[in-house]
Amino acid sequence: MAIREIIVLPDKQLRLVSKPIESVTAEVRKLADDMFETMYDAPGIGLAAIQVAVPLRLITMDLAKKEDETGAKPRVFINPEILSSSEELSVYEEGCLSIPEYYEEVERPAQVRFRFMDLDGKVHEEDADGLFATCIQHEIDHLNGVLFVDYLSKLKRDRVLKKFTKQAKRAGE
Ligand code: GNR
Ligand code: NI
Repeated sequence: MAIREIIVLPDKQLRLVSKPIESVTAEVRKLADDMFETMYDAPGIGLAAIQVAVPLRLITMDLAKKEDETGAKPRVFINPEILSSSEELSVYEEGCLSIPEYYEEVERPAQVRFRFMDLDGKVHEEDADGLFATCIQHEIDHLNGVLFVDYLSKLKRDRVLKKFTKQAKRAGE
């Protein structure tokens, strides 16, 4: 396993639409392994492949955050698709490893039903609510090049973008 670099704003790759995975190859398994190591190290509760610069529709998630925490439950979701979303909305303070140290409340459907493939190539349907619902929506957004700041006011979004663009410029000088 290896920790991979997590790309951050304003990296344009974050706006790519990731490609479906046709079959679970050794390379895909290695990607998932590396993403878990990267996610636990960060630490984060979810990671989309594009965050490690791989434009494939693969997500790792563990709502327990740390690998050694009790209740740790590593999950892999391949080619996930939202099938239905509740009318009911819920608000969570979201963060993103690709937008470090920035947190804002985002309103999303409180419950979603979604379909995905696992590492054995088996297709499942599952219901999510609470933090799980928020996280799966946040990660599926990444696969479509969408970031949580896209749900904020233009003023807030522009402010964040500017801050990260400045930081990148300074780091590159
Ligand atoms: O670690 C993460 N925490 C989090 C908190 C609230 C809503 C979504 C998330 S996902 C984030 C990791 C990440 O950036 N995944 O793409
Ligand atoms: Ni994110």
